[in-house]
Amino acid sequence: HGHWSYADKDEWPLEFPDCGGQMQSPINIDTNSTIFSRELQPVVLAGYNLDPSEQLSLMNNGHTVVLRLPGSLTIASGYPQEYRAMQLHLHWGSPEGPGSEHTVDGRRYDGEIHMVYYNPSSDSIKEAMRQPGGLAVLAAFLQVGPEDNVHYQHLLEQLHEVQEEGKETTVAGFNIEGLLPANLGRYYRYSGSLTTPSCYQTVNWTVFNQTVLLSKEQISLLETTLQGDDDKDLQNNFRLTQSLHGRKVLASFQ
Ligand code: BO1
Ligand code: ZN
Repeated sequence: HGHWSYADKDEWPLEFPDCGGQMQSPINIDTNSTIFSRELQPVVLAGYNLDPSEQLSLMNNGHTVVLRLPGSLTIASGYPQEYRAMQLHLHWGSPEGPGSEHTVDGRRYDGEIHMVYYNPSSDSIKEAMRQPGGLAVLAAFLQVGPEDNVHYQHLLEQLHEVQEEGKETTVAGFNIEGLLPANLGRYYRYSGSLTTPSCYQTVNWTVFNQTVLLSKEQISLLETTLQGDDDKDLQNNFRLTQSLHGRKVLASFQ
């Protein structure tokens, strides 16, 4: 149980039935088919400027690199309910090709950051994961730009400490909001799932329109530093886009 890999993705539904459901993620966002909704207010975050004395766990779980986040980091606005942070992680490609999970009009970006949240009105995180809207993920695309991104440098300079699957280190607190785009007002919203097993269909997705720029060197470091299961390079850790099955994708902007 729990021994899934990106090479086996066609077989995920056999062990994890939700992976074969009708509300799966990621998706392609067809910008001509999105529906503008004036109800979608800008995302407002609270509590992200962490003191360097606060130590956060950074771990290679064999599928991605995960930074655990304190529950004091919240989404204060932009959703009808409050959400509390659990973790953030990244998806990427390889030197040969890009690796975002969502695509926009068929275009795959170099990478994607996911900040994962739960609705604290559930009794536990385990409960939240099974409730409709119990989870939220804020997603932003990573793209090569002209300069080093100083916010990402906090994570990237310690990646070598978690090269092998199962390794863990600590990162000093920094301004976590800096990992997301500056503009949190323009985004897409749809109902979907976790993009890995269990594939629970309980995620209220936000995909920001503005991308995050990292230097070529920073993207390369992400693509070539980590090892996954069986000591192979951890690359192309993205799932292919899933059918909408009639779902609507809302846009906060026109
Ligand atoms: S993602 O953002 O859709 N790529 C995604 C995929 C899988 C998880 C989270 C986000 N997995 C869950 C684990 C839980 C854990 C939670 C928070 O992440 O199944 O056991 O509590 O770390
Ligand atoms: Zn993810």
